[in-house]
Amino acid sequence: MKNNGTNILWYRQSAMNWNEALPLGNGRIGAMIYGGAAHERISINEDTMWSGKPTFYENPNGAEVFKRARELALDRKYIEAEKLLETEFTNLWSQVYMPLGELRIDMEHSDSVENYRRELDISTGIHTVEYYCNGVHYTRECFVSYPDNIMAMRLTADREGALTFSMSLDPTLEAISKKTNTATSIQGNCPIFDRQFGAKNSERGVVRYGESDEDKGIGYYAEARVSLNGDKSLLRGGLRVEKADSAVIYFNVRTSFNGWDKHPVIQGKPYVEPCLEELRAAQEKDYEELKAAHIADHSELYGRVELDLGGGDEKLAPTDERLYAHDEGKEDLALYTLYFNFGRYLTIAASREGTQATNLQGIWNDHLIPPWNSNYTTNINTEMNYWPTLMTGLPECYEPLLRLIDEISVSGERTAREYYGARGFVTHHNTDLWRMTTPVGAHRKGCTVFAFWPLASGWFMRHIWEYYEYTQDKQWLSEKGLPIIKKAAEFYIDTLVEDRDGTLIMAPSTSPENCFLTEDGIRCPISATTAMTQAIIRDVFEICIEAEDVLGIDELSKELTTILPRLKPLGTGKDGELLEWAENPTENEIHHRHISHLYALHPARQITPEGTPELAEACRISLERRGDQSTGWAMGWRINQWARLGDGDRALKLLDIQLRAVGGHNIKRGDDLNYRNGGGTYLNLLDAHPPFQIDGNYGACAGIAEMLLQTTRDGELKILPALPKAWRKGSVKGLRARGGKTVDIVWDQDAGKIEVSQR
Ligand code: FUC
Repeated sequence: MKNNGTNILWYRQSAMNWNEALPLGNGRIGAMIYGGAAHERISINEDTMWSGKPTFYENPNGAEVFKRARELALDRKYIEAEKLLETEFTNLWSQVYMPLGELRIDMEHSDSVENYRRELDISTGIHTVEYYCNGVHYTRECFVSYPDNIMAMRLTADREGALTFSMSLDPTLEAISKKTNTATSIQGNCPIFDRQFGAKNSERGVVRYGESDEDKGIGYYAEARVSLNGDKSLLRGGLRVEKADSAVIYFNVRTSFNGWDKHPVIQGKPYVEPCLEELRAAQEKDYEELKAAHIADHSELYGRVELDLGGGDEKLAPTDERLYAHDEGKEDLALYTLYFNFGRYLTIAASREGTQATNLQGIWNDHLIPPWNSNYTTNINTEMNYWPTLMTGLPECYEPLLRLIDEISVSGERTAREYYGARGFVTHHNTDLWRMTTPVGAHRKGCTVFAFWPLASGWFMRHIWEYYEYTQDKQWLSEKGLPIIKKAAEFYIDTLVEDRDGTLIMAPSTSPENCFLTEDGIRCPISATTAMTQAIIRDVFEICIEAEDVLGIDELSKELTTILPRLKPLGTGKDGELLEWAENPTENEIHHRHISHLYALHPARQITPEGTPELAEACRISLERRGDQSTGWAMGWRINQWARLGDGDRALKLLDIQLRAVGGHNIKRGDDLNYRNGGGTYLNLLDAHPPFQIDGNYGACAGIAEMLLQTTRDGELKILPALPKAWRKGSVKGLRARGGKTVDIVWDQDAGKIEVSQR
């Protein structure tokens, strides 16, 4: 029996804004449904609709600048190193994830309706709106199908002839719109954003739609058509359906995107005919058949894990009211389960085999220029998006990330060579559909704090390795994984340098987005090295050795084994905290959202309470100093960190803060880029950085899994390693552990009982 409190988001009113709309997706097509009774809006995306085309931002002097900056950093002339990197090393911004537009349905009935309800059933991926108007019961049911590659919506009225509506497709970009009696379409090309040096990321720059093929961006074609069981007599001009009882709308969109290294027009792939073909194929099927195929596909993935923390069977209040009640301290154990399930739902809806990896907003964006371009931000956000995927048994949904890393391992070779004079590959803190790997910042004052960070390629190796750890697929490791790991390792071998104490470091370094104060009180992001840099490089080398060991080969292992003991070890600071920088300077922002210096605790496993208790204690002190209040994803990370430290009550406290309602009654808590007051959860359960950023959803979902199951470095299971007292009784089925195991756990803290079974 389905537990509604843990599988259904529902509301008594339609969405007032995008942050209250509900997401559907098949990894490729994303839809946000507002659910208005008389006026429906569905904001639509396609995951390959990005601005731009393949581009490499050159810097012929890069390697030489890097070497000069390195000398300055080794001499502790940090401000000089910063200025040099800012003005001579950074380059232009990434391209932008684009919205398609809105599908609108205008019902011809009164605005005043009764018994309104909209819901998203995350166990089936079906969105439903229902209400009464003038005594007629109206319903609208919608899903986005992965097997049939379309979105379908069925509208019904329970009185004969009561369904009259018109429909339109409104593009956000410049496009050509067409309408017939049965269909409406838009066709266009994405623009190219040319930004200038000195401009901010959020500045629009020059938006070029391009005249010639060479100058045009990705082509797209979208069409929505209505079907009335063959009864065309009910259709009027302007795509108006008159006096029907039911109708089905089919929607599809396709683009010319043909790969990160192909010009999207000159080398683009056909998209109009494939889009129409998929629509025709779907239309030939019965609506119920499409729906059954969609539910079978979705629920097989969704059903792999089942969490029960108690509660949720009883008649439950709408989701927004549950969030408000939770804010007031009312216990709602099923809300945690719903939020956990929602993270898995968002994985299935946003990242499927063959689709693009999830960006800052997953696949849902309605802004022409979204915050941070809705790009791939790889100093935490992209990685966090994939933290729960393997643990909750969705390896198929990991494929887009593996492909992104694979492609970057090619595009990043030139960056390694040109910017660092190194072998292997490197990528910095932003990338996009075109697999940009160069540092952004565009010479903006202060930009090195985020722009100078050649460690994303290293962090990605954790994901390559974890894919092997969870799937135990040796053939994949040998053919795909290890060659990439080796290339990542080579880059760091070539860029390590001896510090004045004889240890090996990568200089200069930053600790993502954080600064310290120099002795003169100047904010400075550049240090000789940082804890995160050292931990990531160590991780890459250890992973490379382990991977070669698994495959019984030794190509880099011997060399890496001699380097590892020479890497500068992690240290502790004045208050016993884990040292973030090479020295022990005054912190500039003690509550900074990033906790990058704890990389060795999570996501890596160099620091564990059992293996390295002193360093684990230093991590605890660091977390205390940083504080609990932060932006959405930053709280998601803290949940995982506290879970690794085995403190379930603290992890739950962070989860409670992350679940604070943002928007609605609490609209003052920031619906914009001002995140000084911290983040939380929008009424549609999406993460509020703010603004909306999907990583926090995934981070917290993974955090809950980490609270229930971990694996030691030696492959031992840690059952319920961070179980909060409040989760007195419960069960979880189907969690995955490293080593390819599937684990079920039942517990009852009052009875002192834990049962475990593994397959
Ligand atoms: C990093 C973070 C911000 C935000 C942005 C997309 O720059 O520091 O908080 O998440 O990425």
